[in-house]
Amino acid sequence: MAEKVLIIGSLGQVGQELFETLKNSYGDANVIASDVKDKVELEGRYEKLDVLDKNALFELVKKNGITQVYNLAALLSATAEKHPQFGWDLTIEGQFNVLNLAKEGHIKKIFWPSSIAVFGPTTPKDNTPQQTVIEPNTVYGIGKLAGEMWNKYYFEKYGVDVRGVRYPGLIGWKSLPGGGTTDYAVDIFYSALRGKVFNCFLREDAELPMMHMEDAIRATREIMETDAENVKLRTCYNIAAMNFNPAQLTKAIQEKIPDFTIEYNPDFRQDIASTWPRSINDEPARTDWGWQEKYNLEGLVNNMLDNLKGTV
Ligand code: AKB
Repeated sequence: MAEKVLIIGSLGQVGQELFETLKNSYGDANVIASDVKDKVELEGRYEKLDVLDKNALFELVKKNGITQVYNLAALLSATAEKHPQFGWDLTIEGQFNVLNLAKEGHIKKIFWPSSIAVFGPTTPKDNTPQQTVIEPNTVYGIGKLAGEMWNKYYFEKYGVDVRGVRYPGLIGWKSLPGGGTTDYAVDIFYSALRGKVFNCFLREDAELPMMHMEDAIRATREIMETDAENVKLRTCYNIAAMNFNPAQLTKAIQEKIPDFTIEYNPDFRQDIASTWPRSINDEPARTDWGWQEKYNLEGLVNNMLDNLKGTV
């Protein structure tokens, strides 16, 4: 039977790129993008959907014979701090609606994105293992950790095939992030190419795990396409590619744009960044389903500048 795919939260940074990739894999007619906006300019099929409306979700799934759901609906770390209750509801109530559809046999497979935000101030900061002290102190991190545990519960109790990865900060040229702590690492390229001084909301030494969006999308596809028995962890897998701080990213951009300058005005997002790991150990993802990144810092900077040049 052909797969029919629904992306929930498809207008976000990951969703936009995932939609294009999944249309290539499954065919335009077999992938539906959905989000809470009424109407959008999209090449492909779009449906307005609020993941918190479980009846509407059920109708959409049944009407279209959906087999797989990618549930990307969430408020990112900085925005969720401003709307704690809604941040929690969207993450957890939304995922319950999707998990219950799978439990009742209406869908076969679910992808759910977690984040390095599950780690907190008491987590070891370097080469952070898959399983370690996990005590997040942000709304976003608490929601992602709870969601991971619910996914595992639904897998163990009800056999729901739910899979996920813990994304680091994601950097791509096709879509913009919004409301995250790692957003600076995308915005900085726009300032550099526009000849502007970049005003950074993190400290120069705020080192964080990061990844090119192309790698993140590939990881998403690979974990969804691998045989179920390879997915040994039903929380979410650590995946890593590179680590850098704003000063190191600036230096790498200056290799290509020597006049580029940055100034630092850390705000509340620095407090969030200070609780996250500097680097991640992703051995289980490499061993279990063959995860391997393509981009390092130099490759990422070249790729971003090449693709954004002339467009900003
Ligand atoms: C954020 O900064 O909130 C996200 C994330 C690391 O999950 N990019």
